[in-house]
Amino acid sequence: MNVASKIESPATDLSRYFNDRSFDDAWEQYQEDGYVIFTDVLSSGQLEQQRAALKPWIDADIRGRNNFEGDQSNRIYGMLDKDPVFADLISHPLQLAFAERELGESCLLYACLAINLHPGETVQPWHFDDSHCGLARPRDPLSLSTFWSISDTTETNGATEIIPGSHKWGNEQPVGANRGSDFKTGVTDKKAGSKDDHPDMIKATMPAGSLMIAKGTLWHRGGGNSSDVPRLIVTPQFCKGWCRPLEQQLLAVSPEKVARFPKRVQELLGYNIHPPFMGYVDGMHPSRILSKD
Ligand SMILES: O=C(O)CCC(=O)C(=O)O
Ligand SMILES: [Fe+2]
Repeated sequence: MNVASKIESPATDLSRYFNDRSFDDAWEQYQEDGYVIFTDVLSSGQLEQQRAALKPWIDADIRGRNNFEGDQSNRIYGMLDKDPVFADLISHPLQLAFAERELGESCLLYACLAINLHPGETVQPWHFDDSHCGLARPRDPLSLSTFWSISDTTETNGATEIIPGSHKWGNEQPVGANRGSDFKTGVTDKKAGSKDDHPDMIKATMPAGSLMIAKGTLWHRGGGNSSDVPRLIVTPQFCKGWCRPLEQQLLAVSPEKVARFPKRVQELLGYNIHPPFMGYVDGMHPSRILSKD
């Protein structure tokens, strides 16, 4: 059977994001390179909203606890409990069109965090975002990550670094790949910035308001910030409906707040089933919890 013929084009009209290319063309590039970038996705008003909602958490200036989080970085988790404006990002139709085609309509929000790299931050260990499943490669991805630039991301302020095509790799690893210890609290044995550059890597520089969509199997890392300005991104990630999300959204966002979100956001947070009935609660659809008095 021709697989392409089984795949629907997205229902929402996304043409304004594609300029002179089609959705299928962008999808093709995503399949081949493991990522695709769109510019001018968020308006300046939407960017201002995101920055304003993030400001109190950035001002709190809680730094990362290990090499992976980065001790010169702020990471803001549990975002949908902090401000409803982040729900707009996770349900953005352009990103969801890719997530649904890759992972199915029952896909879940795997994680959503903001990452602010301060000047002086060094590169993150190389990793791919669906590595936590521990399954051998090559294989289809179990997750898809998106990267929204809330500030400009540049050559010097820490634009995310990616190795195009690395989603097709088997179990080989780039020099500087994350080790178990990179996730351990208190481990911050930083190495000099570009020591672990990969010959094929690129810096995904993006003007504020851009969106990069990447496969959960694509090797990437946060860049080092040698500039004098911070770099701010928000990175929602999605997984298949039968995977365990990295952040437990059902516990991270209070049900009172979830009840006020649009239905699609509720579904992405886990108030949904993976057919035929994975995710039921007391024999019923989990969305019933939200309509209980
Ligand atoms: O900060 C970045 O650019 C990437 C961060 C990242 O990939 C992660 O933490 O999983
Ligand atoms: Fe990542």
